[in-house]
Amino acid sequence: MIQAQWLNRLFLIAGITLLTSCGPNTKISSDPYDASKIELKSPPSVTTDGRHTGAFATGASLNFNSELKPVDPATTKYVQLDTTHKVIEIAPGVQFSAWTFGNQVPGPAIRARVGDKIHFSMTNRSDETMPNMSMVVAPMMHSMDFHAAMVSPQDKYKSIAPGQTIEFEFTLNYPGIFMYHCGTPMILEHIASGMYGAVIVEPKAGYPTRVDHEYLVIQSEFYVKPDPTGHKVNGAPLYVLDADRLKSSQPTHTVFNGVHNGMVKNPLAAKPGERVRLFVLNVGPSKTSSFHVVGTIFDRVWFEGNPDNQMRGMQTVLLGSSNSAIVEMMIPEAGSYIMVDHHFANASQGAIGLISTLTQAKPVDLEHHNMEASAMPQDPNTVQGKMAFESKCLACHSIGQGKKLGPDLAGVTQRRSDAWLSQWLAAPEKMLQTDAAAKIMLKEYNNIAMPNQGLSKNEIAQYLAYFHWIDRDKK
Ligand code: HEC
Ligand SMILES: [Cu+2]
Repeated sequence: MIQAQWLNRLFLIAGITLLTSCGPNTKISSDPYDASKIELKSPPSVTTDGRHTGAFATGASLNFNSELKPVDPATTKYVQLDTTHKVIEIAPGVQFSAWTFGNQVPGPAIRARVGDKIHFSMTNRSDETMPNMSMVVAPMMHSMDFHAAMVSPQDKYKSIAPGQTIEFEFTLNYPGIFMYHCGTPMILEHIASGMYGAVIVEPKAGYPTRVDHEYLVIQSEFYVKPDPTGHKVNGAPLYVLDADRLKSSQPTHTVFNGVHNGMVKNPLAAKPGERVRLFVLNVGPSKTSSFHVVGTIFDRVWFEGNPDNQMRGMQTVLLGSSNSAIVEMMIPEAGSYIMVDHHFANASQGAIGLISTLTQAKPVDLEHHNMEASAMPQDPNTVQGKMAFESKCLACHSIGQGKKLGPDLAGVTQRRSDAWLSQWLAAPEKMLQTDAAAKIMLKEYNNIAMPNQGLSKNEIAQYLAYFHWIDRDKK
């Protein structure tokens, strides 16, 4: 009896729920992503042997820098991004043999609106020789995978041969910041070589807030080593993909917008009292980003760049590989607000940038960009030391450009003996307790103790070789 009553009640409740959910003005049918409201059809892709010549990237919706243009009004965006093989500088003196979309890393960002069509066209131009360089990497197959699309990967994302062109079209159904990347095996190698970028899709009615600045920040990792076959670019060693580091997820550089400390040299501008919207995408390919801005709080975080996924008052946003977020913040007062991956190991590899209120954002030349490319060490130990220094130490030290968190290390071999330097690098915390010079230095550097870098004897020898190489002209 009691059971029957319960059952009746259950049916009643179920009935009511059914009725309300099927009514004409219910929640479900007002869902903007309802299958009846989004476009799931697209014509088949077309592959031809005709090739684009001239510019490697064209389209009014494309953005080539971190400062974003407003969305272009056309409802069909014609976008051409060709693939190239080219040498790019990912850190001072580190000339890397990259593969690109649109001849830059990251590739140009596409900006559009929900409901827009993207008409995409790409020629595989990996067989074209770039200036300053003989062909290092053989031409190869490439493809394009848009996370912003809902299409058959077998049709749209197929690999095309050098000299071929693929064209396809799709509709943008969801707002967000979506990654695009090459999907040709080994995908990991194609992404780590530079084949990625962003599609920014705004809600149909735009964003619900007003801001003064919009900037794009793409985080990614590089895994590089000096070319074992000894290729040179303008006399400097060429760096190539390090497959071992790639497989073990041990990047040599973790960067924003393709360049080690890039936005430290060229800070993003904002004035006190202004509201900044950052479009942040973590490409990976293998690391997460703990994105944080020192000195302010994210008023709003729209995870994946969709205002439906809103969080308020966040200090940090955690982004897995290919996750993104729009973060909005007030710049409270004059200063330089530091964008970092709060996984500090990643930040010290170059994932640092500034939002600065100094209008004359005087580019603090933190790196020795003005050393000519030919000023490169030849001895392998010194090369290793230079590379390790640029990936692990530049966050706190400069060479000849003044103090950062730690001292300028130009001339360090003259003020310290090799024995002192070796002891310091092996265990700075011990030296800070026992060595008088170290104690004075600690005071001078605001009691910020240099963290133990966990260096092996071999690595210490490489740093010393590099410091001696820098100071060689002074002796
Ligand atoms: C988080 C910041 C930080 C990082 C990263 C860092 N250092 Fe330092 N370093 C310092 C600070 C700060 C000092 C000054 C001493 C102190 O306060 O501990 C210092 C001092 C030194 C000195 C002594 C300089 C002198 O004038 O005597 C050397 C050499 C040095 N660091 C080398 C390195 C090397 C090599 C690396 C990379 C493997 C490195 N540091 C990474 C912060 C850092
Ligand atoms: Cu590719």
